[in-house]
Amino acid sequence: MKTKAVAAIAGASGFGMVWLLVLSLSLGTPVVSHGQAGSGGVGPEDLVLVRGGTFQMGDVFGEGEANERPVHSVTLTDFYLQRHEVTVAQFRAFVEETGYSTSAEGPMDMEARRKIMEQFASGAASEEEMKRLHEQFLLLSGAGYWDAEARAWTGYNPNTNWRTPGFVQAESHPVVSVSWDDAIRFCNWLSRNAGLPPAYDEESGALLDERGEPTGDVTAVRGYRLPTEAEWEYAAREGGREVRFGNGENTARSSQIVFNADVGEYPYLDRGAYEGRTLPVGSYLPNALGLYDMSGNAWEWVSDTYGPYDGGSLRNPYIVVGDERILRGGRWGGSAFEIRASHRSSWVKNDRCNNSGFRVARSANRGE
Ligand SMILES: [Ca+2]
Repeated sequence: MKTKAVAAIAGASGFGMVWLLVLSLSLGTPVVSHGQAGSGGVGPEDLVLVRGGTFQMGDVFGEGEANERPVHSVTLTDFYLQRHEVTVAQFRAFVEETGYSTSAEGPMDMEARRKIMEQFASGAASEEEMKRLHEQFLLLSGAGYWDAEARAWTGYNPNTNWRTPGFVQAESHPVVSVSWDDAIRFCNWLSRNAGLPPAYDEESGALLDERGEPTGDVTAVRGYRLPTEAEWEYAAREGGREVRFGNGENTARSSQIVFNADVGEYPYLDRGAYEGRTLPVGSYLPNALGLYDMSGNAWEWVSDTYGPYDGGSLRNPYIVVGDERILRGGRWGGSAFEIRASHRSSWVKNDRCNNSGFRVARSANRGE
């Protein structure tokens, strides 16, 4: 995990009108609504149609990190987004059907681990060498470990993976300790089961159109995929509304979002309890689109690579620069700052932590 440079000066801008139509609205439902989330796989009933529109993406409140700026105009076409984060049960169905072994289930090899750690600790390695050592390290077993009690990152635990995240999870909890590589394989599995062309080249990570050719145009993709970063933020902000958190609220409360409400001083934090683990998906109310846990619970991989915003107006952006992928929405152990809808984190694509999960999306421009 890394912390991106923090700069100052906000550039909150005006806000364009957006329109949206929401199908499958869950307003008025009780606080707990698990729907189909406990069953195997992900089906059409698990998806919410999000109508496209134009919105101002980024740090519209002028209180985030430099990488959330400049605020810029983004126009999106319709898409589907999974109502909940992918659950342990859904991920288990994928693993049991395919025999897939996740990024965190590499060889234990404690000797190789020790040697890499020694080189890390020596402090002599150049930045390039550090990157190479990290790559080697990620081929070994384990996942990044957020220690719930210490409330701190304690490095990589060789025994941590989606089955053993370090705390007890029921089948209805969001799967964690999964990498971007794991997430796209889950997406391709869903596509194959639905008779759709897979959305990803599993080796290169390239997005694929319906003929299997690499594309940066999400409207040319038919299969299940991860949401783009812009789609994720638009959906978290209820169709691009100027709202701070993914549940449609401007104040973070532990009674409404799974995060660490017991850390930090922010004008938008109502200090409260800290669960120290994931909760079943959909434990709290959804946002106005019917989407649950867009802030908090599991961190969510999105499809694009990580790059700076350049301020231009964009249509269906799919950013492909560098080799880092983005996580959105913050996590069960994170602060109110991190669960803001505009916050961006990034890791290399086979990295994983006991708070990294995802939800799936599909393009909706084909009347399917
Ligand atoms: Ca989440």
